[in-house]
Amino acid sequence: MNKLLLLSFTFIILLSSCAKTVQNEVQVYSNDFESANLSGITGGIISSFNGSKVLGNYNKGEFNLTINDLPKHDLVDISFDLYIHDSWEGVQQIGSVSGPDIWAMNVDRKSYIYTTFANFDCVAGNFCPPQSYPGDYPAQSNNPKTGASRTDLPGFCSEASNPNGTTLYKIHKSVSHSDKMLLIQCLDKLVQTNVTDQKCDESWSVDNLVVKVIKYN
Ligand SMILES: [Ca+2]
Ligand SMILES: [Ca+2]
Repeated sequence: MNKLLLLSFTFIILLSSCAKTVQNEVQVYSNDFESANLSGITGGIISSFNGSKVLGNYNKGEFNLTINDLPKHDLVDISFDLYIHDSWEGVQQIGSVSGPDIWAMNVDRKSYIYTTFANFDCVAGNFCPPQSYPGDYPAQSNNPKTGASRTDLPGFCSEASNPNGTTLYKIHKSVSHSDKMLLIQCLDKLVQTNVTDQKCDESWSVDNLVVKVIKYN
C-alpha cells in the first residue's frame, strides 16, 4: 500500500514538473504581403522589392498593426524581416543634414527597439558612420551592417543611384504580455535634408511578419 502511494506521488510530481516546461504556442498573425492584405494595419503601403511584396517603403513613416481577441497568454513573440534600403548614416550629431537615422518598434506604446542603422561598406577611404543596432540609440559602438542576415540585396530605386544596396535584419522580440489586444508600431525618424528625393536616398520596409502568443501551462 505504501509502495503504491509512493508510486502515485512520484507520478504526480513527474507530471507537474513536466507540465511547467510545456508551452502552448498559437500563431495569431502571419503576413508575407503577397496578397496585399492590410487588414489590422494602419499606415500600410505595399511595394515590390527584390521579387517580393513588402510593407513599405517608408521614410519618415510609420505603420501600426493591431491584433484583437488574443487567446490567454503570457508572452508575445514578434518576428519579421526588416529591410534597410540605401544610404542610412546611423549615428550623426543632432542637427546634422544626414542623421541620426533612427528606426523604432513600440509594443503597446512602450519602446522595445530604438536604434540607428548605417548602410555603408567600410572599405579604406570610405565614409563609415557607426550604427547603434543591435544596441539602442545613442550607442554608437557598432560598425555599419552589424547583426545583418544579408548584405547582398539591391537598393530600392535604381541600382545606379543606390550603390549602398539593401541590408536584411531578422528582427525577433519576445515581450511579456497578457492583454487581449496587441499594438505593434514600427516607425523611423530619418534625416536627410540635403537631397530632394529623400525616400529614394534612404528608406525601410518589412516582410514576413509573424506574431505568436505563448501560454505557460
Ligand atoms: Ca513578401
Ligand atoms: Ca540619413
